[in-house]
Amino acid sequence: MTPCNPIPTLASSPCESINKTHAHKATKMNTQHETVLDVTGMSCSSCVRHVSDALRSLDGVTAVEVQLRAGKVLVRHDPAKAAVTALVTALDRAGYGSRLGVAA
Ligand SMILES: [Cu+2]
Repeated sequence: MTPCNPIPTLASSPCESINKTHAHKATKMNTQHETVLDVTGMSCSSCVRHVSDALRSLDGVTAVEVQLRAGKVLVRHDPAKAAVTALVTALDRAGYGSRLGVAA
């Protein structure tokens, strides 16, 4: 029926870049939170990969979307497993400063 992938894989959904408020972003698992981080020091696609890998390696992180130009990173995670402080710590270890931000 729908041309959209019903599985909420942030990176590969064709809806993602078209409509930010797309219903596919909603999750049925209410333990999942979406946190926006303002990340400093990202300058190229390689940084995007580093940031993305650092966050994805954490237990409890289910999705990461890096917005290079905006300097923002959207993280879907279970705060009970991966708290915001753990996200910030992981980025710090990877060499990037970060703080809690608001969606662009
Ligand atoms: Cu870079």
